[in-house]
Amino acid sequence: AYSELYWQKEEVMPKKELEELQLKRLRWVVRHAYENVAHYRRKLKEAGVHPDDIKKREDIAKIPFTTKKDFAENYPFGLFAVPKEEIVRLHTSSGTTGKPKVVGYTANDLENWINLVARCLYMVGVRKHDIFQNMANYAFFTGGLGIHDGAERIGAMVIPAGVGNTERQVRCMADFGTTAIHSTPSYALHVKEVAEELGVDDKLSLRIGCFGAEPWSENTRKRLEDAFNIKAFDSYGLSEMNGPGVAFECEEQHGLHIWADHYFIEIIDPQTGEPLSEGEKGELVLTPLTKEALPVLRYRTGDITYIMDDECSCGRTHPKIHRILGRSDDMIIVRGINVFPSQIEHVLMQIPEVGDHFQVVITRNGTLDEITVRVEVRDELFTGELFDLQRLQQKVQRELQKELGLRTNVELVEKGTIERSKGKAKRVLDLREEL
Ligand code: ADP
Ligand code: K
Ligand code: ZN
Repeated sequence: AYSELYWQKEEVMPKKELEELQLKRLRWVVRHAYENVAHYRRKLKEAGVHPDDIKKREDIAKIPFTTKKDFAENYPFGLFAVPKEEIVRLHTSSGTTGKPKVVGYTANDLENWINLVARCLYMVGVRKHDIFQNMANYAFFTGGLGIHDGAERIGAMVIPAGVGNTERQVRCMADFGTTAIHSTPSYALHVKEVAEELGVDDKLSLRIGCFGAEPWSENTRKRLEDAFNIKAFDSYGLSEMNGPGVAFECEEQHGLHIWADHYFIEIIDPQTGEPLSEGEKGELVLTPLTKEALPVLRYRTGDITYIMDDECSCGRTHPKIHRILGRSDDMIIVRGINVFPSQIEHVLMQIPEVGDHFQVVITRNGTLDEITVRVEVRDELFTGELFDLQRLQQKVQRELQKELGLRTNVELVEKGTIERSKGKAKRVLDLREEL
């Protein structure tokens, strides 16, 4: 490590130097894509842009966006910029939206990625003496090996637990004295239930939890921190940008540092594509600056966030983004109103009688969209006092209405009714017919 506090010296690089480095690398990656990927050469030519036209940082706006569609059209290897024999690792995205994206890495790419993940984990306090249980899917998904390699690079004792067999996970935690975990937040909530059932929830030695791959709220953080007696940190990444290690909360737990020496960061208006300024909410657009195997120019992540302007007391000079507010494409439109599942989660998790699991079902009754929120009620409250349940139901409905500006049906169900996820939770069931 570079120091007691930082894994790499780049984390505290003066802002000015960081911007100069970004420009230098931006120019490299545009040229690399232009010279080695037919798709980018064609798109840049169509837009009338040549790599030589990228002279200052603002010139990035001349470059056309890349979207999931470009990945689909070039499936599987069409966007690779190096000969196949230079690729030493292949992953795919989890396919939340459409065909999985295939991503490749050269040996240098892997080295950069491992160090980025190590940076993040070191930032939240993971050290050599930690026992790190990685409860993420190792099959194809970048959150398995990606986090694994980063933790191993720090020198922690890494347990490749994977997902599933939750009882065994919990026993490992207790028997091995696991101190740090990584998983999706929804799976962690399930692990918590099983730990309670097995009566080992007070026999754990956890101190750090890293949770990512899906949106979660401040209230879920509180629940996870109380349940496991840990500090819980938000981990953001996507396969197209290596995987985890793109942005991560520091110990301040106030925004996620996004690593500007490896990613060029823009926020755009998702409707018009126009760049927005600091503090304005919009879609995150990323250009990886060092990727050899798979350069991606101005990638529209679909993730909604904004850039926070505060200087961080942790000393890192890299900008911070607000936790992801939702995905522009998992946004549900109900009776003309935009709803993000994360807003619903936010409301539910601050009502103490509400359990940890919920599901949103959308149906169409004639021409009218109906939104039903199925909510698990805490065991001890599901005692059959009809009056109390009715009051709770009305309370949930009222709170949702306040947040969403929309009337919802609220259905209270018994604990265990809603299917538990091992990876990303399937929170929304849209049963409307396509028009
Ligand atoms: P996909 O789910 O699109 O098939 P990935 O498995 O690479 O592909 O997932 C990346 C996506 O997961 C991100 O674009 C984002 O929508 C979501 N995601 C990842 N980490 C977080 C996080 N910490 N908070 C919210 N959303 C996240
Ligand atoms: K160790
Ligand atoms: Zn910080």
